[in-house]
Amino acid sequence: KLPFEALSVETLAARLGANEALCSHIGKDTSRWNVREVGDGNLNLVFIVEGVAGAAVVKQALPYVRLVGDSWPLPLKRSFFEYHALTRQQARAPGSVPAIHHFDEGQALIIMEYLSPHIILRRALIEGRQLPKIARDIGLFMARTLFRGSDLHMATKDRKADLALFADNVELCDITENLVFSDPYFDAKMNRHTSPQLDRIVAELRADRDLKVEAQRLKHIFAANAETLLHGDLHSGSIMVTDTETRMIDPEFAFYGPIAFDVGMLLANFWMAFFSQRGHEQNGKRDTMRAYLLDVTVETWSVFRTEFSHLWRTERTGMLYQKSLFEDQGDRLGAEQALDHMLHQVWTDMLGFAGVEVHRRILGLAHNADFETIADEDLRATCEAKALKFGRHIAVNRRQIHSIDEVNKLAALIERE
Ligand code: SR1
Ligand code: MG
Repeated sequence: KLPFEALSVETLAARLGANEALCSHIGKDTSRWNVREVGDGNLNLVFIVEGVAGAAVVKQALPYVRLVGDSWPLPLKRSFFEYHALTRQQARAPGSVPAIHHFDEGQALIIMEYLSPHIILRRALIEGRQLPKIARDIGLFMARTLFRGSDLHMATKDRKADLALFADNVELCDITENLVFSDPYFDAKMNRHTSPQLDRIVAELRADRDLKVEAQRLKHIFAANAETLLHGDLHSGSIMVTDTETRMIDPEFAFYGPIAFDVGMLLANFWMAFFSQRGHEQNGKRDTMRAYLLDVTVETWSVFRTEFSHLWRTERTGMLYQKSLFEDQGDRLGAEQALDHMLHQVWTDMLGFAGVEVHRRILGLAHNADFETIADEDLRATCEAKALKFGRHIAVNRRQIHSIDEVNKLAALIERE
């Protein structure tokens, strides 16, 4: 077994020239390979390799956090969790993730399908593109993976084995536990907010006892409620799109956690896209884009609910809420009551997770391009301040908010302030 060595544009062809999976997808003639490093995420190397017969993506983990450097070591085993999460997502929501061609655990690399002409969803939303299928595709993906990875559906022996397998993804969980739930609410070392115009609101949020208590309750739910196999980092930078196709990528943060986490993180990213639109109006107003983004949140939630309910009625084969207790005794209403309770809990917790996700993307280490690419600092700070206010409201008042229309009405009011 060769020791781990990071690939580079210069070494990739020599290192992987004999890899059968790669050669079968792009062609054997390495002299005709064209290699580009395109990783723009916080953690890994990502290469696009083109040959005479096609193209593929080679993703390799580094033994440290790329965004920070080797002062922050991070285990290579995240590549193992990403590979195993992708295989499960493909089985549970076929066609929703890139095809995997090869996995090399020692080199922490995954060779996978090159998605083209797909672009990262976040970039599309910043450009003002309205993708017609994302709400439906992502809603179905979340319902199918989150339902089918849980004790509602799986044989409990298999679910417990997966729970144990993914339990070792501790370092990546630790990143989320600190960066999402704690750091934004105190003067943590790696925090940054680029606009001094935000200082006052940041001080207010850090002095906000109700918010801090809520963030810690959410952290507790995140860490202790091992309901299902999560994607774990389902934001708009982890989704690739065309007008007709949507694929989820990058599930290296996968672990057993609460259903509401993926849903909340995802919707938070649509709400942040909404609040950032004002900063991208140099080529024209974004009113219809704003309306589109709110519609996307409504449809995503609705598709998620509908599909989850459908699976509840047709695929509830696990040890939770067994049919023998309900339908088999003619008690269909009992099963529906239990479903309503579960969806209500997901709704309430989803809002909380969404609120803290908004905060950490503006105040913590890992920012997002929706706000970062707004050149005018005052305008950017205005957009960010509104998003922070919105995030605080939905996190703290999540038990008193009853519909997504209510959330969106509030978002629209804050945005127009
Ligand atoms: C140090 S990693 C920072 C962030 O990047 C990843 O994409 C996750 O969102 C993580 O929180
Ligand atoms: Mg990622």
